[in-house]
Amino acid sequence: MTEGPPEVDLKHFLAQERVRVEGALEEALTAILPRVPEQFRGALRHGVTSGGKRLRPILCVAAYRAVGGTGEGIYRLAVSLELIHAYSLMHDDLPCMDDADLRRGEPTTHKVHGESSTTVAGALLIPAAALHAYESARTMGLPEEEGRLLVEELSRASGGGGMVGGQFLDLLGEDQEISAEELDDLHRRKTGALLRASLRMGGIAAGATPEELTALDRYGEAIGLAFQIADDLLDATSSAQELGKNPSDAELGKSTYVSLFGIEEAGRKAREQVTVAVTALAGGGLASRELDALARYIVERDR
Ligand code: GRG
Repeated sequence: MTEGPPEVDLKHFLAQERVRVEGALEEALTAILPRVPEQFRGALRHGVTSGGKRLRPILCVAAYRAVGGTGEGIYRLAVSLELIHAYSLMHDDLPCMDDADLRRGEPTTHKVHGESSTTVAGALLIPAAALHAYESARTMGLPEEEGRLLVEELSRASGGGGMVGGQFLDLLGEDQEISAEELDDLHRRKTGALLRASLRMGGIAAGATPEELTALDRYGEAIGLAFQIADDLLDATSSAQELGKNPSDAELGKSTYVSLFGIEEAGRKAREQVTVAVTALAGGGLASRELDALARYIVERDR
């Protein structure tokens, strides 16, 4: 009997990758903070360094490696995704949006640094992230065209057709029942677009072939959906204290995969998307134990 490759020790892998990502985030802050007016530096640092799973950069690096990339400069590029993610959470928690006072088990950025500083610091992170992606591509020695493509991916995923557009639909949908198709569209933009861009950017930086990029794209789309369903399940079944965040979807009157399909069926849909993701990778000739393990982690995580 032939033995397959050993399973990834996911806990060890995630811990190790988080340390590298956080090192690259510190380096990014060293470049960004001196360019920012002093009164916004505290809020910006809080939003970027206050914990989190660092999933988007970890996925970006794993996609890069799956395509055969070997350089360490990828962590620098990968944290541009986390800078966008950080801004989105800082703004999402503001009183004019979800009005949250708890995130990752700690007070939200505006609770510590005030609303106006948090709004400005979040906005400052958007161009800073695009610039950081561009500069990272240059540092990695990538051709000018790839640098342009990477900034395009990041900008499209964060914009009106992506995260901002999805957030707007989410706000419109409060206290309304929406259809399953509308829910898919909302989350494909709000959460899925940046996750998908994480995979695509890792692939582009490693010089992926069109087939490899398609496989990463399909994987990204499937885990984006799985991630959101898992998020809805956690939200419905855990307390604010367990999750380290508030308010809940029910408190905000939001339609979710759980409110539409129930816990059992939502769980089945999430697992189905993990299979879609892993199959897409194999179909594109990409063997990555890390990406396989990350797809499972996305639905099995407890926060
Ligand atoms: C002005 C309409 C408008 C939008 C501004 C606020 C905003 C842009 C976008 C918000 C997008 C948003 C909140 C997406 C949610 C994504 C999500 C599920 C976040 C949680 O991700 P995790 O679990 O977080 O990866 P951690 O804490 O691990 O980093």
